Amino acid sequence: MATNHPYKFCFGPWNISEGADPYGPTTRPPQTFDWKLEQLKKLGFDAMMFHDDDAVPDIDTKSAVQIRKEAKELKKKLDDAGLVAEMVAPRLWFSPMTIDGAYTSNDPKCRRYAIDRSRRSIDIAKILGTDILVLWLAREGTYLREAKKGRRSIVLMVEAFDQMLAHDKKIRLAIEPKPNEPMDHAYLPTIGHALAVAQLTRDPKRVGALIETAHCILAGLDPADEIAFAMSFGKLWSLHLNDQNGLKYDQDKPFGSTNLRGAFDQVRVLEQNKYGSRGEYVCFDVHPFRTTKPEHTLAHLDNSRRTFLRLVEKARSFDETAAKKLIAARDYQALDQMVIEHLLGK
Ligand code: XUL
Ligand code: MN
Repeated sequence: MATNHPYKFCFGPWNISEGADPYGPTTRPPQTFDWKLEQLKKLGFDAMMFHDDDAVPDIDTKSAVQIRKEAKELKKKLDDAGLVAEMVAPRLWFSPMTIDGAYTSNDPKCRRYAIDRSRRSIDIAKILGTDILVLWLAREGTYLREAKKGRRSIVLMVEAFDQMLAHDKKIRLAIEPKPNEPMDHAYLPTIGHALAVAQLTRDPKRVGALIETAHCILAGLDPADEIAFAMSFGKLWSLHLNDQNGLKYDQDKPFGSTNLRGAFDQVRVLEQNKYGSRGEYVCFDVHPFRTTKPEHTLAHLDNSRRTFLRLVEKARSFDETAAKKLIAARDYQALDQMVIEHLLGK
């Protein structure tokens, strides 16, 4: 294991999931939030990430006063456990008010709901001590092009972001792009889209990105290059590492599970650009396989971190001098084999 690594690790309560899929029910019993928090600590992780209703369950039925009270109770629980909240994300895809999208819904009442709920999420984030609001824009897209106007949708999203930025002078919005699922096509499918839209807001400095490995692969892009792109702008504020086997449903496999070399490339680019040096966390947005037994329900989290740390070692022990010589000689055949043999080890 790498020693003195600068990385801090994180997962969310939804990452200890019960195995339900569209074709079958759960395969593992549910666990309480407190149990999950205890396991996070036992596994040696540093932070938890939250949807707004992970932090305050049934949020839509609660008053602003009640939401604040419960968020404060959670903050105390985290403080007592010596843990922190990495981010809060409004869950804008579950309510009947978000069937046609949230910020881009064709119904103004639904758009209002989405913005109000986002503001409440910002209040929760503030109480939990994080300045990051993650926006996975699940339903901001269409199943059919004719249902919404693409350009108007961008205007609506920018207006919504502006209202969030105005609500709290400190909050930073980290857009988590994903090209599809649940929608046919999403309006902000890649990091390039997210960072371009940031420029249209009232405070571009406070609009950045979160990259998820699986989402890049679903967009047909290389996660390591997407990471490098976001880091070139100083805008990679969070990270969801996992893996994905081709253009399928969003699989959220353990990090490195499908493409170990791709995982190495991601870790290498994080190392080269000192991800984490400004307090950013490495989060694993991974799920147990449906076939996982209840007693193995944490293995995907521990394994993802183990793989990450092993790959940190691999990135640090990669012979950069030899690689440079091969690059200068344009001997990419040898470079390719050098990477493979380095990963295979002795
Ligand atoms: C969805 C996804 C979400 C976000 C948080 O694909 O990755 O879990 O990370 O809302
Ligand atoms: Mn994610």
